[in-house]
Amino acid sequence: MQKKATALEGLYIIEDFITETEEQVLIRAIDSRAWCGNGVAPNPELKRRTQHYGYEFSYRYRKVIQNLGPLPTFTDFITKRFKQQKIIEFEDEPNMCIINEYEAGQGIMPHTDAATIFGPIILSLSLLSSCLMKFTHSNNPETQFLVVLRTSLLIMTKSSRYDYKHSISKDIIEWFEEGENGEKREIVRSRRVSLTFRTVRNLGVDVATNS
Ligand SMILES: O=C(O)CCC(=O)C(=O)O
Repeated sequence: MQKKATALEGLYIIEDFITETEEQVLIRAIDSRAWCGNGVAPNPELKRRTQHYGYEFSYRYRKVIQNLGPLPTFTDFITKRFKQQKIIEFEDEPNMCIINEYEAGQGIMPHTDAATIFGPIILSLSLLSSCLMKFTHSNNPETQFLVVLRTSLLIMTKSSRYDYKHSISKDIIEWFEEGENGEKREIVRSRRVSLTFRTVRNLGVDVATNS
Protein backbone atom coordinates (compact mmCIF):
# COMPACT_ATOMS: atom_id res chain seq x y z
CA MET A 1 0.00 0.00 0.00
CA GLN A 2 1.66 3.17 -1.18
CA LYS A 3 0.67 6.73 -0.19
CA LYS A 4 1.46 8.81 -3.28
CA ALA A 5 1.89 12.57 -3.11
CA THR A 6 0.13 14.55 -5.85
CA ALA A 7 1.25 17.86 -7.35
CA LEU A 8 -0.98 19.68 -4.84
CA GLU A 9 0.42 20.32 -1.36
CA GLY A 10 -1.22 18.11 1.25
CA LEU A 11 -3.11 15.91 -1.23
CA TYR A 12 -2.28 12.19 -1.33
CA ILE A 13 -3.77 9.10 -2.97
CA ILE A 14 -3.57 5.43 -2.02
CA GLU A 15 -4.66 3.42 -5.09
CA ASP A 16 -4.92 0.00 -3.48
CA PHE A 17 -6.38 0.94 -0.10
CA ILE A 18 -9.05 -1.77 -0.39
CA THR A 19 -9.30 -4.95 -2.47
CA GLU A 20 -11.95 -5.65 -5.13
CA THR A 21 -13.60 -8.15 -2.78
CA GLU A 22 -13.73 -5.56 0.01
CA GLU A 23 -15.23 -3.09 -2.47
CA GLN A 24 -18.02 -5.56 -3.35
CA VAL A 25 -18.70 -6.35 0.32
CA LEU A 26 -18.88 -2.64 1.13
CA ILE A 27 -21.27 -1.91 -1.74
CA ARG A 28 -23.56 -4.73 -0.60
CA ALA A 29 -23.54 -3.42 2.99
CA ILE A 30 -24.21 0.16 1.84
CA ASP A 31 -27.03 -0.85 -0.50
CA SER A 32 -28.72 -2.78 2.31
CA ARG A 33 -29.04 0.50 4.27
CA ALA A 34 -31.54 3.30 3.68
CA TRP A 35 -30.54 6.14 1.35
CA CYS A 36 -31.84 9.69 1.76
CA GLY A 37 -32.03 12.47 -0.82
CA ASN A 38 -33.81 12.49 -4.18
CA GLY A 39 -37.17 13.08 -2.45
CA VAL A 40 -36.47 11.02 0.68
CA ALA A 41 -36.01 12.71 4.09
CA PRO A 42 -33.74 13.89 5.56
CA ASN A 43 -32.28 16.04 2.78
CA PRO A 44 -35.09 15.33 0.26
CA GLU A 45 -34.03 18.35 -1.82
CA LEU A 46 -30.64 16.86 -2.69
CA LYS A 47 -30.73 15.15 -6.10
CA ARG A 48 -28.01 12.62 -5.37
CA ARG A 49 -28.58 10.01 -2.65
CA THR A 50 -26.58 10.03 0.57
CA GLN A 51 -26.25 8.13 3.84
CA HIS A 52 -25.07 9.90 6.99
CA TYR A 53 -23.34 8.16 9.87
CA GLY A 54 -21.94 9.55 13.13
CA TYR A 55 -23.52 12.94 12.55
CA GLU A 56 -26.29 14.09 10.25
CA PHE A 57 -25.51 16.92 7.88
CA SER A 58 -28.30 19.17 6.58
CA TYR A 59 -27.63 20.46 3.05
CA ARG A 60 -30.54 22.88 3.49
CA TYR A 61 -29.21 24.51 6.67
CA ARG A 62 -25.62 23.78 5.72
CA LYS A 63 -24.67 22.45 9.10
CA VAL A 64 -24.20 19.34 11.16
CA ILE A 65 -27.52 18.94 12.95
CA GLN A 66 -27.47 15.82 15.08
CA ASN A 67 -25.35 13.13 16.59
CA LEU A 68 -26.30 9.70 15.24
CA GLY A 69 -23.99 7.59 17.39
CA PRO A 70 -21.05 5.40 16.34
CA LEU A 71 -20.08 4.71 12.75
CA PRO A 72 -21.54 1.49 11.27
CA THR A 73 -19.59 -1.74 11.77
CA PHE A 74 -19.11 -2.17 8.00
CA THR A 75 -16.67 0.77 8.15
CA ASP A 76 -14.65 -0.74 11.05
CA PHE A 77 -11.99 -2.33 8.83
CA ILE A 78 -11.49 0.99 7.03
CA THR A 79 -11.01 3.12 10.15
CA LYS A 80 -8.77 0.39 11.62
CA ARG A 81 -6.64 0.55 8.46
CA PHE A 82 -6.41 4.37 8.74
CA LYS A 83 -4.69 3.81 12.09
CA GLN A 84 -2.58 0.81 11.03
CA GLN A 85 -1.28 2.68 8.01
CA LYS A 86 -0.64 5.77 10.17
CA ILE A 87 -2.88 7.89 7.93
CA ILE A 88 -4.44 9.48 11.00
CA GLU A 89 -3.33 10.31 14.54
CA PHE A 90 -5.47 9.33 17.51
CA GLU A 91 -7.11 12.79 17.75
CA ASP A 92 -8.10 12.68 14.07
CA GLU A 93 -10.16 9.50 14.39
CA PRO A 94 -13.21 10.05 12.17
CA ASN A 95 -16.59 10.31 13.91
CA MET A 96 -18.62 11.09 10.80
CA CYS A 97 -18.99 9.37 7.45
CA ILE A 98 -21.14 10.61 4.58
CA ILE A 99 -21.73 8.17 1.77
CA ASN A 100 -22.49 9.84 -1.56
CA GLU A 101 -23.90 8.09 -4.60
CA TYR A 102 -23.31 9.66 -8.01
CA GLU A 103 -25.20 8.25 -10.95
CA ALA A 104 -23.85 9.18 -14.40
CA GLY A 105 -24.68 12.89 -14.84
CA GLN A 106 -24.40 13.76 -11.14
CA GLY A 107 -21.55 15.67 -9.49
CA ILE A 108 -20.75 17.86 -6.52
CA MET A 109 -20.36 21.65 -6.48
CA PRO A 110 -17.03 23.29 -5.58
CA HIS A 111 -16.71 23.53 -1.80
CA THR A 112 -14.25 23.52 1.08
CA ASP A 113 -15.21 21.52 4.16
CA ALA A 114 -15.65 24.03 7.01
CA ALA A 115 -12.44 24.48 8.98
CA THR A 116 -14.50 25.64 11.99
CA ILE A 117 -16.26 22.31 12.31
CA PHE A 118 -14.17 19.56 10.79
CA GLY A 119 -10.65 18.43 11.65
CA PRO A 120 -7.54 18.86 9.47
CA ILE A 121 -7.82 15.56 7.58
CA ILE A 122 -10.60 14.65 5.16
CA LEU A 123 -10.51 11.09 3.82
CA SER A 124 -12.56 9.98 0.86
CA LEU A 125 -12.76 6.37 -0.30
CA SER A 126 -14.01 5.98 -3.89
CA LEU A 127 -15.87 2.88 -5.06
CA LEU A 128 -17.11 1.75 -8.50
CA SER A 129 -16.82 4.29 -11.34
CA SER A 130 -13.73 6.44 -11.76
CA CYS A 131 -14.09 10.20 -12.02
CA LEU A 132 -12.02 13.36 -11.97
CA MET A 133 -11.92 15.61 -8.91
CA LYS A 134 -11.00 19.22 -9.56
CA PHE A 135 -9.22 21.38 -6.97
CA THR A 136 -9.61 25.13 -7.58
CA HIS A 137 -7.71 27.66 -5.46
CA SER A 138 -10.26 29.73 -3.50
CA ASN A 139 -8.45 33.05 -4.11
CA ASN A 140 -6.88 32.28 -7.51
CA PRO A 141 -9.46 30.25 -9.43
CA GLU A 142 -7.11 29.85 -12.37
CA THR A 143 -4.89 27.66 -10.17
CA GLN A 144 -6.38 24.20 -10.61
CA PHE A 145 -5.38 20.57 -10.18
CA LEU A 146 -7.16 17.47 -11.44
CA VAL A 147 -6.90 14.09 -9.77
CA VAL A 148 -8.22 10.79 -11.06
CA LEU A 149 -10.22 8.87 -8.48
CA ARG A 150 -10.36 5.14 -9.16
CA THR A 151 -11.01 2.69 -6.33
CA SER A 152 -8.74 4.75 -4.16
CA LEU A 153 -8.40 6.64 -0.91
CA LEU A 154 -7.96 10.40 -1.24
CA ILE A 155 -6.28 12.14 1.70
CA MET A 156 -6.91 15.88 1.88
CA THR A 157 -4.73 17.86 4.30
CA LYS A 158 -2.99 21.25 4.54
CA SER A 159 -3.33 23.49 1.48
CA SER A 160 -5.51 21.04 -0.51
CA ARG A 161 -7.95 20.88 2.42
CA TYR A 162 -8.02 24.58 3.43
CA ASP A 163 -7.05 26.73 0.39
CA TYR A 164 -8.87 24.88 -2.40
CA LYS A 165 -12.43 24.00 -3.30
CA HIS A 166 -12.97 20.47 -4.57
CA SER A 167 -15.66 19.46 -7.04
CA ILE A 168 -16.79 16.67 -9.36
CA SER A 169 -18.39 17.54 -12.68
CA LYS A 170 -21.67 16.20 -14.03
CA ASP A 171 -19.94 15.22 -17.28
CA ILE A 172 -20.63 11.67 -18.38
CA ILE A 173 -17.41 11.55 -20.42
CA GLU A 174 -14.24 13.00 -18.91
CA TRP A 175 -10.75 13.29 -20.38
CA PHE A 176 -7.41 13.48 -18.64
CA GLU A 177 -3.74 13.11 -19.51
CA GLU A 178 -1.59 10.42 -17.93
CA GLY A 179 1.95 9.08 -18.12
CA GLU A 180 5.21 10.62 -19.28
CA ASN A 181 3.89 11.30 -22.79
CA GLY A 182 0.67 12.82 -21.49
CA GLU A 183 -1.48 10.19 -23.18
CA LYS A 184 -5.14 11.18 -23.40
CA ARG A 185 -7.46 8.87 -21.52
CA GLU A 186 -11.23 8.74 -21.29
CA ILE A 187 -13.50 8.02 -18.36
CA VAL A 188 -17.08 7.02 -19.12
CA ARG A 189 -18.81 7.71 -15.85
CA SER A 190 -21.26 5.28 -14.32
CA ARG A 191 -22.43 4.76 -10.73
CA ARG A 192 -19.86 5.94 -8.20
CA VAL A 193 -20.13 5.63 -4.41
CA SER A 194 -17.80 7.44 -2.04
CA LEU A 195 -17.34 7.34 1.72
CA THR A 196 -16.05 10.61 3.16
CA PHE A 197 -14.69 10.41 6.68
CA ARG A 198 -14.36 13.54 8.81
CA THR A 199 -13.76 14.44 12.44
CA VAL A 200 -16.50 16.74 13.75
CA ARG A 201 -14.87 19.09 16.23
CA ASN A 202 -17.57 21.75 16.81
CA LEU A 203 -21.31 21.67 16.39
CA GLY A 204 -23.78 24.42 15.63
CA VAL A 205 -21.63 26.46 13.25
CA ASP A 206 -22.64 26.90 9.63
CA VAL A 207 -20.80 24.60 7.29
CA ALA A 208 -19.69 25.83 3.90
CA THR A 209 -20.14 22.62 2.05
CA ASN A 210 -21.75 21.20 -0.98
CA SER A 211 -25.21 20.98 -2.45
O1 LIG B 1 -17.45 12.10 -3.44
C1 LIG B 1 -16.39 12.49 -3.00
O2 LIG B 1 -15.32 11.89 -3.17
C2 LIG B 1 -16.33 13.80 -2.25
C3 LIG B 1 -17.53 14.06 -1.40
C4 LIG B 1 -17.49 15.43 -0.79
O3 LIG B 1 -16.70 16.26 -1.14
C5 LIG B 1 -18.44 15.79 0.26
O4 LIG B 1 -19.29 14.97 0.64
O5 LIG B 1 -18.36 16.93 0.74
